[in-house]
Amino acid sequence: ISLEAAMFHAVREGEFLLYYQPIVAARTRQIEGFETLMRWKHPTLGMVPPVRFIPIAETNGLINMLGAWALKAACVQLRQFEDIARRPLYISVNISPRQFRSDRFLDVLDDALAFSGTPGERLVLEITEGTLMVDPVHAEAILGKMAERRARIAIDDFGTGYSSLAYLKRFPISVLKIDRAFIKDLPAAEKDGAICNAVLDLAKHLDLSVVAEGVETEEQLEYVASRGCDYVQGYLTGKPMPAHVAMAALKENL
Ligand code: G
Ligand code: G
Ligand code: MN
Ligand code: NA
Repeated sequence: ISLEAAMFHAVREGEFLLYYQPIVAARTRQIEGFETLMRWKHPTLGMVPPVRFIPIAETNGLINMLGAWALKAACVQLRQFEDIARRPLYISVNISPRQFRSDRFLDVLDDALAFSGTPGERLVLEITEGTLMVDPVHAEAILGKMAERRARIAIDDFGTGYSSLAYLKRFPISVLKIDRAFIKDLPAAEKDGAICNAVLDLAKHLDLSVVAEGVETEEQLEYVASRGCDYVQGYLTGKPMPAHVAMAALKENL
C-alpha cells in the first residue's frame, strides 16, 4: 500500500494531528503565539514527518482538505490558549502554494474565523516566497482579501527562495521568518550573521516584525535579540508539542 493510499485512509481515521511550537518575545521569553505544525501518527509507521506527506498532499490535492481542517482546528485551539493565558495570543498556520491558489481558500479562511470566533488579527498565515512568485497578480489580489480580514502574512523560510525584494514593497506583508539555515551556525558564522543583520535592518525600515527560526542555543538567542530581533522560535524556547503540552507550557509561562 502506497503512502498516498494510506493518506486517504488516514484522513478518514483521524490520524492527522496538530502540534504547536511557541513563538516567544526574545527578551522576556513570554509566549506571544504558536506555529501550527501538522503531524501524521500512522498506526504502524509511527510519526510520518511532514516533509514526507505534505509534498504528496500537495500533488494529489489532499492538502486543500488537510489545510482547511488545520486552519479551523488551529483557530479553535487559539481560543483555548487565550483562555489560559488571559491575554491575546496569535496562531500561525502554514499555507501551501496549492491552498493559496485554491478558489475556495477565502471561504475556508472565513469559515475558520467565523466558526472559532477568532478575530482575523490573531491569525498569521505563513507562506513562502515561492507561493507569491508563482502568480504575483493573483497573489496580490488574495493578499488584499486577507488584509481585509485583518489576517497577517508572514514570509516563511525568508531568504531561501527565488524572489526579488520588490515584493516586500508590493504586497501587504507583516512578518519575516528568518530561515533556520541562517541561524544554526550563529554566532560563529560571519556570513550568516551579516545576512541576519541585513534582514533585521530591512525589516526595521519597512516596519515588519521578524521571527528568528530554529534558535537552539542561548548564544543564538542573544545574538539575534541584541540586534533587534523581537521574536524567536526554536528548540531552546519550545519544541513543537501537542496542544495539551502547549497549554501546560502556557501556564508555566504567564
Ligand atoms: O514540522 P516540521 O515539523 O517537520 O515541518 C516541516 C515542514 O512541513 C514545515 O516547514 C512546513 O513547511 C510543513 N508543514 C508542517 N505543517 C504544515 C501544515 O499544516 N501545512 C502546510 N502547508 N505545511 C506544513
Ligand atoms: O514551516 P517551517 O518550514 O518554518 O517549519 C518549521 C520546521 O522547523 C519544523 O519542521 C520544526 O519542527 C522545525 N524546527 C523548529 N525549531 C527548530 C529548531 O530549533 N531546530 C531544528 N533543527 N528544527 C526546528
Ligand atoms: Mn512555518
Ligand atoms: Na521556516
